[in-house]
Amino acid sequence: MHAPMHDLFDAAEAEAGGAAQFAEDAWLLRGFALDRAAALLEAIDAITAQAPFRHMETRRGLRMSVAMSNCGALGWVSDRRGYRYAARDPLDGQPWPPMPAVFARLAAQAARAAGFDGFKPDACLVNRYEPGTRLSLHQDRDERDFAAPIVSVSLGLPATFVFGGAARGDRVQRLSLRHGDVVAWGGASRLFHHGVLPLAEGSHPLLGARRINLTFRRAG
Ligand code: MD3
Ligand code: FE
Repeated sequence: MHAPMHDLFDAAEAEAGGAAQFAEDAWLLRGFALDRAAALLEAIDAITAQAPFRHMETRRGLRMSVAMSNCGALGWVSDRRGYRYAARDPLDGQPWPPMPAVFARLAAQAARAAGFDGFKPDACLVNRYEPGTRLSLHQDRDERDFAAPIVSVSLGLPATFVFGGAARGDRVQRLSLRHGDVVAWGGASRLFHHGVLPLAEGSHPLLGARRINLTFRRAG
């Protein structure tokens, strides 16, 4: 029998800045990005001034409720042709905005704190959630290299993150991700199914009624 999740996280928080393992090769760094939140938000504004948030379509033609943008050499895109990484923004044909130094440094530091040395992401997906926005259970498998971890940074309103295992039917667990939290997923957990429950109403002092999640990957 596993210990209840909240027990694990209480223990994690007592560790003051340390990495807490909550699944195989999956680590929570509670508040790791807090000291850089303002710089991150400024960089997000600059990125989305050039590559605005948009609701992509799934292969089946459904509008995703998460609004997305990207920075870095590669950006994740979805349309009627399917999911893939692309070097240019389909809205204007231009390269995605470059990855800001504050992003690359945070991703590498967080990966190292979770035991994944030498992480150099070439893609950062910027997800925007508003109350009611959700992300259904899926795997991240459009990247070329599953050996590299994925690092995720949460800003703004809290969200309930749901994750299972390698098989779609595996039992799921829940984890609350709050402003400034960073999660690193590698090894066995890299292909775990995961999603985000509909965002609850609320107002965050810096972001209002929004949550922004940065997801750093080695895609190419
Ligand atoms: C677990 N984003 O963009 S980040 C996604 O909060 C995505 O926006 C969510 O899932 C969000 O694909 C979750 C945490 C995350 C990211 C990648 C993972 C968890 C993961 C890959 C494997 C396992
Ligand atoms: Fe994902």
